[in-house]
Amino acid sequence: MKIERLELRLLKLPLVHFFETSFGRIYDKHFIVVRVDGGGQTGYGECVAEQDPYYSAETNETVWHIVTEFIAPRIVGADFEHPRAIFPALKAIRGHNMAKAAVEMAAWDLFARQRGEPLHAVLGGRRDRIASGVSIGIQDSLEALVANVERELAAGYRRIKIKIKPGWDVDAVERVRARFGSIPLMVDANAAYTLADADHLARLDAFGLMMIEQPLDYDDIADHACLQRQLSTPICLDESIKTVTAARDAIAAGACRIINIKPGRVGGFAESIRLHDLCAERGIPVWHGGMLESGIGRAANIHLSTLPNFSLPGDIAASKRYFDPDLIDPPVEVAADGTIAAPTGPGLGVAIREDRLDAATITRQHIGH
Ligand code: OSB
Ligand code: MG
Repeated sequence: MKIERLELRLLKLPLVHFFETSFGRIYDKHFIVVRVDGGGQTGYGECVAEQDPYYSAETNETVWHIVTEFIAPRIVGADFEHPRAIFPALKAIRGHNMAKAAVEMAAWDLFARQRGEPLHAVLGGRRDRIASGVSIGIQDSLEALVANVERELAAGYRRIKIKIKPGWDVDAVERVRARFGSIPLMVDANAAYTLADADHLARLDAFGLMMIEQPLDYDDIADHACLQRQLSTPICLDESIKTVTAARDAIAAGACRIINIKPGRVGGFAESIRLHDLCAERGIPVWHGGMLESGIGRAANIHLSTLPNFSLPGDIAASKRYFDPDLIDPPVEVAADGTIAAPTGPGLGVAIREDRLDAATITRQHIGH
C-alpha cells in the first residue's frame, strides 16, 4: 500500500449540547481530520486531540506540527505491506500517539477500501453489532442530570456513565440510583482526585457501580494500585494507559480491573489490538472509550469494538447526541436495544460528506502531489 498524498484539515463543529468534565466545559469541537490517498482510493482518520492540553498533553497545534514535520516525511511516498507496519515505522518519534493514530487509522481505512473489505473484517472483529453506552457530562443541577439519564435510558443505551469531580460525585450517584434503581451505572473522574480522597471515594462503594474511571492523576499507576486495594468498586484506567507497556505494568500492580481503549491514546489500531489482546490474556475486560468524535472517528471506533474482548458497552453513541448534521451519511444510529450495527461497506463503510467537511474546515495543508 503506497500512500501518495496526505492531507490535514483543522475543523470546527458546534456540539449539539455542551460537554463538561472535571477539566472544563466545551461548546464546539475543534479537531483534525487526516486524509490519505493511494492507488486511486481514499482513507480518513480523525484525530482525538483537542484544543487544550487538558485530557492529554497533545493539542491540535502539536498534532499539526508533528504530522507535517515528522510523520508525513516517513509516510508519504512509502510503501507499506500492511498498516500494522506504520506505528513501528514511527518509532523514532517519542509519544505523540494522537498524531500517529490519526495517520495510522486513515491508512487502515485506505487499506481496507483497497481490499474492498469492511474495516472490522481487516481488524479481526467477530461481531456485527456493538453495545452502546452514554457518557453524561457534569450538568448545572442534579435535576438536569436526572432528566438526561432518563432520556438516554429511554433511548435504549446499555449503560450510563456520569462525569464526576469533587463537589459533584456522591450526591449525583445517590440521586441517579434513587431515581433509576439498579441500572448499569459507572462514573468517570478524569483524574480529579488524589489518594487523600480515598475515604471519600470509598463512599461510592455503597452504590454498586460497574467501575470508577481514572479517579487519580493522568499518568499515575502506583496510587491507583493503592486506591484499588481500598475500594470494592473496580477501577478502570483511561488517561494512564498511553502504551501497551503501561497497561502491562498497571495490571501487574493491581491498579485497575478494567481498561478503556481509545486508539488515539495508544497510537492507533495496531497498538489497540495489542492492548486488547494483552487484556484478554490477563482476564481484564475492555470497552471502547470516546472523545466526542464526529462520525469519521465514531465509525472507526465501532469497527474496533467488534473485537471479542470488548465485553462492556462503549462510549459510542448516536451521531445526533453530538453533531447535527454529522460529517457522515448515514449518521450513526442506536437501535432500541442499545446496539449499533457495524457498517458493512469497504473501509469505514460510511460516506464522508465532503460538502460538510469543507464547510467546517478552518485550515488545510497537504503533503505529496
Ligand atoms: O474521559 O472518556 C473521557 C470526552 C472527551 C475527553 C475525555 C473523555 C470524554 C468522554 C466522552 O467521556 C465520551 C463520548 O465520546 O461520548
Ligand atoms: Mg475517561
